[in-house]
Amino acid sequence: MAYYQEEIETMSRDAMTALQSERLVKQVRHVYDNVEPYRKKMQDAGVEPGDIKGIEDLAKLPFTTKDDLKDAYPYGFLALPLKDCVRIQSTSGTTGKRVVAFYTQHDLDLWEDGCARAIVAAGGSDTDVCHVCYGYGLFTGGPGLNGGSHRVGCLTLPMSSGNTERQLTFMEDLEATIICCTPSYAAFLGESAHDAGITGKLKLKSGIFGAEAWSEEMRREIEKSLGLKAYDIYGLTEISGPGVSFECEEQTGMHVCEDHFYPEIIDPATGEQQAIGTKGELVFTCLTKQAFPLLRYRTRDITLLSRDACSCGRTLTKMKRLMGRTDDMLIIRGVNVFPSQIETVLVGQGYPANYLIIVDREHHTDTFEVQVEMSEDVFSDEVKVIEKKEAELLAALRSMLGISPKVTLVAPRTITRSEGKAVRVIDKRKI
Ligand code: DLL
Repeated sequence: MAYYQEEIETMSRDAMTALQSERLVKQVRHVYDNVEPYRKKMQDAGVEPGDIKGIEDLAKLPFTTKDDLKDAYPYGFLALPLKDCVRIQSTSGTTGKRVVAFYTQHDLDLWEDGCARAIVAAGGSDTDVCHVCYGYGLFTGGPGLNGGSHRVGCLTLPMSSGNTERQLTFMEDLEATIICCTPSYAAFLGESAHDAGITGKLKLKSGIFGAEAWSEEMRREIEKSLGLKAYDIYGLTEISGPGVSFECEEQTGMHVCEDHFYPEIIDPATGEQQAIGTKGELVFTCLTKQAFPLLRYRTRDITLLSRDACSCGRTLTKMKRLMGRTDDMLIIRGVNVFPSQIETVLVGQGYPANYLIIVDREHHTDTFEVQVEMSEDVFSDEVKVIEKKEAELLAALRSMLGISPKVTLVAPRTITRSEGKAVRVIDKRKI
């Protein structure tokens, strides 16, 4: 059995708890001394660093939310001088919703270690050719898996996303054995490889897929079409990026890198900590990060934790495949989209807030349409006028969201009014 960091990945529960406790105590002192919003939150909650003696005291600490980060944008949660930081990464979204995460070299190292653990758990070694087609840039997918692949010593193909024909050519010619991308792109590549008649020529053995929700059915379909074993990988920019947790060959959930990121499940309504095995909202505490060390960050992702023995020998707590979110965030073609962002653009462009977001999946690619109702004063039945207005709206939405929806303007009073809560999103994807 191969591990990237065997001592940590197979550590006894008692030793892990002791390590986590020691790290938490230090981390709480670091944030209290250096992050103003945390000092204030802890003072408001009547907690001092000295009250936190180990992981059992974690629930005494206040939560952190995306809104806290937004209010403190961009530097409020930075715990070190900028001169000590070497990188930023960011979530997609508006300036208001965008989260900018800062990393020291140490933070990049532990993030890449998480990705390296994932690659080794998927059967990777220095003899592999690792084809990374997550996006590179501010998105954490490309840089994270790229770094992990280097650490393992794979020959790394930094392909980034797009240009499917070139992806397939490199995959075939350079005999890629591991592929890292979103599951929907993997399914699309499978279909494209079939159309190009090269399925039998590919040497892929493992795929590391994450950043969006996918199902067991989709897993089996991708495994069949690309001829590989498909592993789930999870992460989020606020906590580091991909590799916060990763799947092993048992394929029954993702081992959390809990020596760095302590996972809790809470009841999203009350904030109460839940027992292992209970479904709820996933919360993470960064135990070792230096520059952007969030405590009890509410991910809004719903799952449950498990400490059942795993056949791979890893003792790291597992989180099950994600079961949804507690907020209205949509992930469309890998980009995080909030309906409120769309509303901001519409209102800013003089449209009423009557709109419908329709998301579907065709040929394994997300389709994304925004239907917008014209008010009487912008209404026109001239096709040219409408097309011009649609193009203007599309440009504004693209600039806000980072992806392009199909924009359809509809006549006044044609979008069905709801009697209760407005229905703004129709998500037809079966995942
Ligand atoms: O999506 C990091 C990542 C990159 C993970 C590549 C895996 C692979 P964000 O853009 O900040 O970061 O989005 C984080 O994406 O809170 C989940 O809702 C969702 N998500 C991430 N991984 C999975 C997964 C990256 N395996 C948000 N299954 C998270 C389902 C996932 N949803």
